[in-house]
Amino acid sequence: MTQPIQPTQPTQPTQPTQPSRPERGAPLPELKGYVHVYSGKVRELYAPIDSSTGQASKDALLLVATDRISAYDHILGSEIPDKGKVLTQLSLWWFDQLVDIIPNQVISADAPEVPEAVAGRAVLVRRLEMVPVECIGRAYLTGSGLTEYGQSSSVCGVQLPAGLQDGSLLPSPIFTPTTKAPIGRHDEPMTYAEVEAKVGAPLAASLRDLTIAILLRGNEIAAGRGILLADTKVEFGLDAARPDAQGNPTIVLADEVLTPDSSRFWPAASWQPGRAQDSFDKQFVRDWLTSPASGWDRSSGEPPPALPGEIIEATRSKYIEAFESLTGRTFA
Ligand code: PZK
Repeated sequence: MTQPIQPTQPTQPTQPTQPSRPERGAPLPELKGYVHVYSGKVRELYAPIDSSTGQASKDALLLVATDRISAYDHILGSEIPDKGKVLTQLSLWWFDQLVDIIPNQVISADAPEVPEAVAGRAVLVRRLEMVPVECIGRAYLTGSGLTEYGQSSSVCGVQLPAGLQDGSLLPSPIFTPTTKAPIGRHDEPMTYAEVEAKVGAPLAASLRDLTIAILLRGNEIAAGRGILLADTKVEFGLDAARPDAQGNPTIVLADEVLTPDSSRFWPAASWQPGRAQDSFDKQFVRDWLTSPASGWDRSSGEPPPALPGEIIEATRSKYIEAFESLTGRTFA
């Protein structure tokens, strides 16, 4: 099971408390009517305070995307202006593109539910019982999937043909679930049988089929925009308040969906199996961090240095370009 969400501070502090803040980046905003419950690497979770009880609501959460960016397993000291807004707006657009496949968690992305201080980068969502599996779908082989393939010619128990390279198109998309590790730890691959043992065979089959359907839909839409969707991580929740025809809780699409933080997007024009593909969004950051100009040694364990202004601006443009190419809309 997922860890129950614990508030970072009492709802009615007896002592004045320092607002908790992430180690890097902008301080956490205090949001009227909300209590902060959790800090992720690049996002924050708040719960609305129930006006009748004065306690954190059990029915809803406010998901806030920040402008923080990670690279090489570090949260960088520099933020990318508007990244939180771009990713939130992209995720909302994808939820709409997927509604005929799966219902989603969104209650509202607008005022008055979303406070002014986080406008555009926060969404009020239904609080769900999260399924304790990271659902990963892969259309192309790279990253940890490629590493596992090199060791066993299989990924998460799925046998693959010989001769695949970094970036190869898979014969058909595969479901490669992982455990949800606590923050700072790495997720571990699970076999399909392990998913069945954890959540039961019927839910396991639904998670697999939904993940592949989302990946295929994502690729259909991206292909029309000259973009490949190599892989994606999706998370599902159960809404017991919405039983289906058989009385089972409805499976709901949660978290963020098909953003550059949860998925690998590659420009189709430069796709070339046999080498690491350029990242659509983080390539300038990676190239600068691993160049002599940064003075940073990736293997040192030291936090990376602040990014130069031109790298920040070029990366901001890449996030906006990803949003505009995929959606065909202008980023306001
Ligand atoms: C939930 N996360 C990850 C997201 C963070 C951490 N609808 C939901 N119901 C219950 N729990 C979650 C969700 C969603 N989405 C999501 N952890 C729990 C996460 C954003 C910021 F700090």
